Amino acid sequence: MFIDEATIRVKAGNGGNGCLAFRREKFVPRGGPSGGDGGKGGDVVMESSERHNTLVHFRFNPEYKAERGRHGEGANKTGRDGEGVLLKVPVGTIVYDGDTGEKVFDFSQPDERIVIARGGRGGRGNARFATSTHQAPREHEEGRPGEERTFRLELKLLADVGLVGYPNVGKSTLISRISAARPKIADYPFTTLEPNLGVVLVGKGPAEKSFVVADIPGLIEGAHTGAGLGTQFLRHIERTRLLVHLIDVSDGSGRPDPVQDVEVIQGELASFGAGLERKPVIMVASKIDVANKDKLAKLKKYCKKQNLELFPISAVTGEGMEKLKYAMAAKVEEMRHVPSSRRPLPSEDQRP
Ligand SMILES: Nc1nc2c(ncn2[C@@H]2O[C@H](COP(=O)(O)OP(=O)(O)OP(=O)(O)O)[C@@H](O)[C@H]2O)c(=O)[nH]1
Ligand SMILES: [Mg+2]
Repeated sequence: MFIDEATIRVKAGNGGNGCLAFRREKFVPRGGPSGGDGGKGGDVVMESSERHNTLVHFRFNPEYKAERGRHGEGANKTGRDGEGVLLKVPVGTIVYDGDTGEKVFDFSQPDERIVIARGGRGGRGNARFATSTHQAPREHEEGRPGEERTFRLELKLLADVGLVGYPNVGKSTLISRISAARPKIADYPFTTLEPNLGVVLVGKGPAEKSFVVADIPGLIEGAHTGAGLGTQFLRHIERTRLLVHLIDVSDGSGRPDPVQDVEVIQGELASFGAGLERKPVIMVASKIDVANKDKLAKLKKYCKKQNLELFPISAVTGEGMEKLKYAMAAKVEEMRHVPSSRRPLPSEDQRP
């Protein structure tokens, strides 16, 4: 099971202080008390969102502070409330109290909202303390402190993108170049025996996006009948939004025709029976540093005819990698807007 984790510290805003003041106006001797209340401190709120998929941004940015309430002022002016902070987490995030370990909330639906740290109440100004027998009160309160808490966030990762292709085409090499995943890479088929997940970050600042890629074992002809490692691990990519299909265009593949490679793999995906062959797919020509020019040309022509996007890459020189990464991010983003009812259902073991 792949778990993403982050620990965050949050501080809600303090309440503003109540004010001590008396009215001073011309021709009004001994004006009454006029100190306004302090504003309320901002809350820290957490909300689940379908547009977020990992917790990486919290690992880079673990501290959040809401604004304090303004102090009250004379002439009965109440201080402005502090701005709150809204933290968006992916659906499936479970929130634990960082100190006690107790479960605080389990976000199972999009757009659920909870206050995780409450802002402090504003203090009352002296005007509030006036009574008929106590006309010049000097009492006024300080604002209450905002809550300060630590939380541990946990998310069971679901892959957005599945890497498919023959063994040895460079799937694990690709994931190791675009994420922190470090799977075993070797020059023989079936190096990967278990799926690996990696989190990919694209862009910077507010435009930053992240998505999860699954590297799975290679497929061969007849995989659906059990050849090679079979197809049972394909269930790990059943719920992905996008497939990236790698085709080795070097002579090292030992197969003469890249187009036939594509068709064999597509056939195996279709035989699996979960609609994998209907998922959006990005085609990748791998190992272009040692490409066989004819193979590459043939694959290009084929993809053009089939209206498939093709990205030639080399994990050795880095050529084409950035472009591919951005194309993956864009496609994942696009697919996030497709209502989930139109996406295939998760297989049992991926359901939280
Ligand atoms: N020249 C060259 N070699 C590459 C490139 N990408 C991967 N390789 C080599 O290809 C071999 C196989 O790479 P892997 O990433 O293990 O391939 P895989 O698709 O994960 O293989 P399986 O796990 O067996 O399915 C390794 O020796 C890599 O170093 C590339 O862009 N250029
Ligand atoms: Mg591999």
